[in-house]
Amino acid sequence: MKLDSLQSDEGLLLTTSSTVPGALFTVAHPMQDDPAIEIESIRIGSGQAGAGLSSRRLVEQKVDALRQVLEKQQGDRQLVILQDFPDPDALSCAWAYKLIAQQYEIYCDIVYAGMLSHQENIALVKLTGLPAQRWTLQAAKEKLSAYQGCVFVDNQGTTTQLMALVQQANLPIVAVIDHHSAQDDLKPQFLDIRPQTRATATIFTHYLQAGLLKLDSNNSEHIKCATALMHGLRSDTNRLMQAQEEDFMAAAYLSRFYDAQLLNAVLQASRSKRVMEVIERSLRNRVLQNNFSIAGVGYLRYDDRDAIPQAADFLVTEENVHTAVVYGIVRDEDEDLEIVIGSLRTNKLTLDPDEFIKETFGQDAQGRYFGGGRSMAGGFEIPMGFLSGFNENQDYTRIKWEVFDAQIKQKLFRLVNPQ
Ligand SMILES: [Mn+2]
Repeated sequence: MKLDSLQSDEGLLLTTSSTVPGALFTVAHPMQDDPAIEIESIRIGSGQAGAGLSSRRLVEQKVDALRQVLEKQQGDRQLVILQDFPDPDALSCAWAYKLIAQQYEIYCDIVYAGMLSHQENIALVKLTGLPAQRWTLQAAKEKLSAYQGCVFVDNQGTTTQLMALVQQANLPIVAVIDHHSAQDDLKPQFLDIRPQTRATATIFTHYLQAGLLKLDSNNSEHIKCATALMHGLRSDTNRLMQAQEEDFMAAAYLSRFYDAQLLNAVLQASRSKRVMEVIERSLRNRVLQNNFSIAGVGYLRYDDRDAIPQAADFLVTEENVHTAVVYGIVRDEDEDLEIVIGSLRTNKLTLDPDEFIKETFGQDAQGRYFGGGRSMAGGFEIPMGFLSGFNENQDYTRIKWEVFDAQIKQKLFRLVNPQ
């Protein structure tokens, strides 16, 4: 686990859009029998005023550009690199990219360096046979030279430990397709970043609708990929509750191909006992102030990291709570590393998770923020530096947690209770 990476499953680091209902956009819209797109003017909830941009034209331009890039890479092997803790949006889009690229005889491997930690993600991969592999950094070093290019979907390299290796190996960056706000200054051959869009799955569905891959309801891989995209879209929009018109349109298109039973099976995945225990701790330890619910959950295993956002999802459902923050010290026993990881969930439209987290925790010595967010969700990671690592002494371990817990609360309460 790299300590200085700004990462999170919640798709970090994005500055979000204003929540002011906004500008007039035109958007791709599928017709009943024709996968070609029809234009319709709609209002997009978080559009920027005055950006009178035709999104159909944008989609067409992007699709043309991507097609040209893919044509040039014909016969290559590419790596599709996901964040260390890939979520359904990332996993499904990587698969869609792989299927698109396959038509150009480009062979893709989908990789991540961390872990599948949410029970639904594990179920998604197992039940659909989603072709993603976990790579250790050692394996990555040995294997990178077999590829001619790499692609980032639903991330921009800031949330994966593989980025440093890609840069060392000078592996060309073919494409970056994401809905987080623009991060590092990558210069890929193809770039499509749409911070106003709720899910990368919506972007990929636009590609499919525009003909980059013709989904076939007799092709079981297509059905499974459409199901995965539906899951990605739902999970990044809080089960469509935060979806905008373009996301509903994308879901409508996917509904022609996806397997509802399979999606249901993925969603039925149950939580492990340890995740339940972390949620229980968060409930017991929570402090309520000014409609914020703040809970430190102590130490947890690397494999259970995803229990933190799940606990935050749960705490934010309490009456009179609009924002929940849950954090804990995640221990990677293999690497003898510890790191503070936290998640924020909010229902408050005027609270920008990205801004809130950046303001709460500030930057490290290199000027990098400890986290960020997208609409309604954010995450942070605070390296423990010299204090990282295990100690047999239980008192020492307890005191260390108390110090971090107190420091984090102090920073949070400054914003929660402004003077
Ligand atoms: Mn996403």
